[in-house]
Amino acid sequence: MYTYRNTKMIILQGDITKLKVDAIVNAANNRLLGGGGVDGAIHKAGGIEILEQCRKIGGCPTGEARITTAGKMQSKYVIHTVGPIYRGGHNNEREFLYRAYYNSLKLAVDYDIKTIAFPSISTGAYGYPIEEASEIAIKAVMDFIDKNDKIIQIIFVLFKENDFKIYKRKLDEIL
Ligand code: AR6
Repeated sequence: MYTYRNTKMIILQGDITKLKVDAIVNAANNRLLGGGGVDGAIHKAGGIEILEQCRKIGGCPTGEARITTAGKMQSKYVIHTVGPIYRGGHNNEREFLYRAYYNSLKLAVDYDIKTIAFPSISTGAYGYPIEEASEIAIKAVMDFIDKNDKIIQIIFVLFKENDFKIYKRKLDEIL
């Protein structure tokens, strides 16, 4: 476990849908109607009530975030954010990925969320290289903590062992 200012930062390997936190973050797409990867796992575990709320919301631009309840999962909320599709790195991917993390945290504070778990946004189907993506994730979270001390615990959930190792190395370097 890592601590930055008063916020705990934790890395876990596993399935984000199994966690019991105030909010889990979904790496969704612009339509917000489900998909594969973590998005598919969240809709499957949470059930139809999440999809019904997403339909009413009507989509989400890249880098922004929207919130629903978590249906049948143990967490309270799902924050749906949309990371960039990686197209070589010269299409503002870095900035969009940063905003996906930062805006998810802003929305969390609006809902009085104290504990939040992130998957590794954009590094699956959207192809963002994990080394750079992990640095952006950590930077966005730290910048947010610099401005706002309301979130107590931030968890990075890595599905794959190698991604977990990369996050661990980056956090050991930075913190
Ligand atoms: N818990 C935690 N992490 C997971 C889980 C899980 N249950 N399942 C997969 N991952 P991806 P993206 C990891 O492809 O790249 C969807 O179809 C996975 O190993 O889910 O942002 C959406 O609808 C990877 O590290 O999201 C969009 O169309 C990370 O989650 C598109 O994919 C993100 O991989 C979004 O692509």
